[in-house]
Amino acid sequence: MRTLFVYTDIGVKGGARSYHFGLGLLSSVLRRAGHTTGLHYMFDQWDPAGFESHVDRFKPDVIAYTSDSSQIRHVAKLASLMKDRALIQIAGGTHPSLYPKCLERIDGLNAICQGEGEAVMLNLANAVENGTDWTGFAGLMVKNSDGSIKRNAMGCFTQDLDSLPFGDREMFGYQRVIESDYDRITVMMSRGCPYNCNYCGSPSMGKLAEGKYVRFRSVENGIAEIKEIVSNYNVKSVFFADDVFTIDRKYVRKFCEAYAREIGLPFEVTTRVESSCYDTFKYLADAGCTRVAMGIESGSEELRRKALNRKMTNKKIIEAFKDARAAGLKTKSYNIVGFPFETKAMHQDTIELNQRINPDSLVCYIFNPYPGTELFNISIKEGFLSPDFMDEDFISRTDTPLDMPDFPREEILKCYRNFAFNVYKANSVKKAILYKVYYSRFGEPLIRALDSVKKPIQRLAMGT
Ligand code: B12
Ligand code: SF4
Repeated sequence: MRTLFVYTDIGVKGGARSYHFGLGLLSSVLRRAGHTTGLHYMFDQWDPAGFESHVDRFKPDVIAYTSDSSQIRHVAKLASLMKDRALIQIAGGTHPSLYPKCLERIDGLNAICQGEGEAVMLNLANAVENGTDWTGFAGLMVKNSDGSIKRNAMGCFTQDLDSLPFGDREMFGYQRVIESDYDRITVMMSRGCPYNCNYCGSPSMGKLAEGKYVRFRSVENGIAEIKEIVSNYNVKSVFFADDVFTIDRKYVRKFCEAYAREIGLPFEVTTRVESSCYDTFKYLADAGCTRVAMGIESGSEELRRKALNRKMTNKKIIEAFKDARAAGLKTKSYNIVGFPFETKAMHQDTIELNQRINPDSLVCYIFNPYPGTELFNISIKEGFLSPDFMDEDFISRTDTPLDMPDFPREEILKCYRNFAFNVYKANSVKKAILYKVYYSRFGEPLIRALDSVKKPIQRLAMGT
């Protein structure tokens, strides 16, 4: 059975190619069972003709799209292009999982997968191969020929992550991905997050299947995958894409010992201020961790508590960044502007908290209301977002669809563009100016045009 996976990666700020963990795993699971897989990676440029000719060459039985909310409009157009072909079209990933209504609306789409897809894809491929009914499997929602929707039972979260094969990176032309992302590879040691931030898709994904949501691979299994990647590709560093890398301190300690002994490349992690302490940071630093990223999101304790469901204090945030630095790590903060109920004064709190912390680097996004999250529902209830808000309206975290009288769109855009400059202007003029350019209207085209020299520019700006 032939599956063509489709990963659209269009208009995403940053400009680097990326490996998609979900599709990599689904491909490995299918290949292990003897099926044939391919990938259409539509990177940066919208190219439906390239897609059509790939489908003509590959001749898939199934086209399998992944999509988050920023990409669903592209997926919808591609599925519609294929609607008269004799093949099955299925979509999975965060958006179809959390906004299953998209199945009704997308012409040509036959089914969506809600939640993790390994069992769903394998069952589907086997059934198509054997010519048996594929529409009854748990985790699937299927569109009948009359347009009505059939919702099957929930699936189960894979409990033993070590039972999964390593992801199929070669399908992505992985060396090229590594080179476009500062010679780094991305790896995940866990799935799920125990926290419940109101703006994030992860907690809602945790409600879509039976069984424990937060799971870890064994340290041995993760290290074995990294070893395999490092032996196949030229790699300079590792980025762990886990939601919160330090949930389990014992696990971190065991991981650090093994990583230092068996891998030794510089690496970076993301974590939460509450699940970190000096000792954990020290283990990470001693194992070769160079930078830790932590979410601040907003500097207003009140907004965090009331709207974001993030109950840490500013004191805790300051301490965590201080501890990381004392342990020898560089730090990076994640920030968002334009939350429901946010005001310009609250955004000023975010600037001031960052000035106080003075992270080595930072990221700022504009809040986007992702369906399936608490803040999506609140945005509609409070009238900040039209109830007719369509998938197609999603914009990739650099603009806002909210209409808030106390924080108008133009103000939000201005705050977004100037945030990093305002944070750094007192401490590092060089950094402030580079960020000013990066977050300006011209930043993204400029970064793409300067692709060949982006590594030294990043080193200059971030000190990495
Ligand atoms: C790692 C990561 C990335 C990586 C890698 C991309 C990837 N998804 O692999 C990078 C850095 C590239 C990235 C980029 C972006 N990301 Co991201 N990312 C994540 C993160 C932290 C983990 C995702 C992951 O790998 N999980 C593990 C794998 C195994 O799970 P999975 O990808 O969901 O796939 C499983 C199922 O969903 C399902 N499945 C997925 N696709 C399909 C397809 C079919 C046919 C089937 C049957 C099943 C299926 O089966 C898979 C295996 O079980 C999540 C947060 C989270 N915890 O989910 C955010 C998250 C997915 N990202 C998010 C966002 C917003 C983005 C960006 C738009 C950010 C930006 N820069 O502007 C881009 C979009 C890129 C794109 N083109 O899609 C949001 C999406 C929210 C939403 N509802 O849309 C999330 C949920 C975080 C959040 N803020 O809430 N991301
Ligand atoms: S800690 Fe991170 S991954 Fe977990 S719910 Fe909050 S934002 Fe999402």
